[in-house]
Amino acid sequence: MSKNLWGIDPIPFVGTDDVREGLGFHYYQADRQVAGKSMKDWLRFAVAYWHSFDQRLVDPFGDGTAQRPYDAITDPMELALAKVDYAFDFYQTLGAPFFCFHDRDIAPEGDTLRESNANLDRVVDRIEQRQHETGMKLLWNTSNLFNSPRFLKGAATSPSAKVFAYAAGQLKHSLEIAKRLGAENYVFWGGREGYENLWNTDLKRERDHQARFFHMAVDYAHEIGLDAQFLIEPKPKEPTTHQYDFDAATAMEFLRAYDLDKDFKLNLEGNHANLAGHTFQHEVRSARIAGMLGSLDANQGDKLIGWDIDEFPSDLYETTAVMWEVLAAGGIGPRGGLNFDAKPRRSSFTAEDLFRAHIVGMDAYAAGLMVAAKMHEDGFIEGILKDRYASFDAGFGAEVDRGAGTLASLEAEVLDTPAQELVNSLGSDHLESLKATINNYMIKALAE
Ligand code: XLS
Ligand code: NI
Ligand code: NI
Repeated sequence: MSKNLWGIDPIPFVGTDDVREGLGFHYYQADRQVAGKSMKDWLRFAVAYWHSFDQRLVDPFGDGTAQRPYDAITDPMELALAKVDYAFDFYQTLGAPFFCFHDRDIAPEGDTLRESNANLDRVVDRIEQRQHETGMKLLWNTSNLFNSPRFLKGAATSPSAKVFAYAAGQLKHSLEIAKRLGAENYVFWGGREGYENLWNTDLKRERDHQARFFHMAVDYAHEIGLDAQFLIEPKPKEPTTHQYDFDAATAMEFLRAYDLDKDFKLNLEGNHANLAGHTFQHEVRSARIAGMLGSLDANQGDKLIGWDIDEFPSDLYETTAVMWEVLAAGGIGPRGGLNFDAKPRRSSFTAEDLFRAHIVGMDAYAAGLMVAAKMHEDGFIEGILKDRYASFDAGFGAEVDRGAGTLASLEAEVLDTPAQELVNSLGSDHLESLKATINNYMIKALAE
């Protein structure tokens, strides 16, 4: 393939000889084997339509700065169709095998749902054709149930039954598109599902409605034979003051309470984790140990800015932690991937920056995979955990784990134990050395 619509050559692997090259991969090699699988199969990178092809690089106080090669096209439908070609050229040039979109990312909205659906179908025809030509796969699609003023009080949790019905109708068509395009997953992000003020909110009724909405989605998927994995994407706030799917733990509690936990898993996002007061690793770990890891929105937050800035992931420490969890799980959920729900900074406004930003994200995750794989290979963290909880492997500790201990049996073990002996039973964690060792793994694994 030569230069494409974007005027950029296919992104090559350049290794680490020229560490400053911005249009080449330093670590990501699709077919390189790591821990028994190719990098491509571990990472399953996806490009997000909304950020890459619609986003104008605005921030809450600033207009868009983006310069894109299709900016001169003014007719909305013509632009929508042209963007599909630009998008597929982008995927191919970058070498990312998956893409993701919201219904309203790809086609202009009409005045009625019927008109919007017709617009959507025209663009989906083009997407389907380009998928056949290129072999590109849809990691997930979703419906945008948050931008329009009709959703200002929520979609599935709106106090208006009419708006609830509209959201249901919109979702129905999105599920049909998921089936048509062979989506691996289908995502529900409830940006407006929550409340601004609890005094005027019937929390119980809104949660019930949200669950009904999800049950209807499961039923319709069965009806049309859609086998995509359903995912909830937690976020604590923004744009809504309090969002119901606050974090992984809250979303899992909701799914269990409404008997939806067999049909849904989670799509976790780095910046959302931070907004909830967690690390990305915390969210991935929480989902992993519950068997609920579905997919990942690979971005990162900023310690100093309080909103969802959707920065491309570059923090090697964080990508290492996330990939350590993914390796421990044997993969990113049954059918998940790493979707770059991320945008370049406002000051990185050229079309080329869009490539550069994705390359950084792909390299950061490829490098994180390499480091985490080495740590697993050595059983480094596994060994630390084994030692730390060893007292539960034998004696009365093992009885607790077997479910055999009682308050009385345990009291008998410690009734006369001197205070210092209890402290001594703990041992030092040498936490600083642990962190230093992780640093050493990073330097060593990437040098090999
Ligand atoms: C917004 C969300 C959104 C979802 C898809 O913060 O991350 O982009 O991923 O609706
Ligand atoms: Ni987000
Ligand atoms: Ni997201």
